[in-house]
Amino acid sequence: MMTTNQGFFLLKSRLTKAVQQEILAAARSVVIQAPLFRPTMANGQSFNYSMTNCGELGWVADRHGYRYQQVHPETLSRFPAMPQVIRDLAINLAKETGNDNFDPESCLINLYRKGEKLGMHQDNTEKNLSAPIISISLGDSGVFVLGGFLRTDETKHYIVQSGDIIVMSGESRNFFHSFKGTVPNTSNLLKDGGRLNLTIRQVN
Ligand SMILES: O=C(O)CCC(=O)C(=O)O
Ligand SMILES: [Mn+2]
Repeated sequence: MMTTNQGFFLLKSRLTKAVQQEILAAARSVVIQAPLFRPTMANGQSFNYSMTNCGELGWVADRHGYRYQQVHPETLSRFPAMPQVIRDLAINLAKETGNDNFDPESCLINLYRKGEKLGMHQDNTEKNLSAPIISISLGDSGVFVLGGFLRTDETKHYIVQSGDIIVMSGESRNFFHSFKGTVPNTSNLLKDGGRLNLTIRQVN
């Protein structure tokens, strides 16, 4: 286990291949009910990767900004319930890293194909900014960048591989971070390649 004193954990190879496959199957069933979408933001720019959600609340972006809501922005149906395997894993990971009473309300599923990435940002759409953020990597490896409270703070680069877990709790809960992109053909978990990242959050 890699831990910092700031509540940031990178749990390398935390999930067996069998568990990765189980979570992937659960994510696939979500995507069938709640298709991946690629939001367009206020400035007219489109996201660089696709996303969907499961759980009580889903994180969405559009020309009005960022928010959590119960319905898929295109189908207008409720996001599917969070599969039990994801929910239980998130609660256990929270406990394991010293975060009791974690209530997983939302699971954002990001799909990054070759060349797709996510810029430097803080997770601050949640009302609750102290509950941990649990993040599951599946498929191709990639580069996760962790900064500090300020956009200009020094950064550290971490390789994330299929089955790795990141927990951002404590101070690091509100650190700037980004995903620089995948290293293609580093995993055969997703048959069309790419990386799925599941971010489980407590919103309230
Ligand atoms: O894909 C990742 O590793 C990070 C995802 C993330 O930071 C987010 O969706 O807010
Ligand atoms: Mn984030």
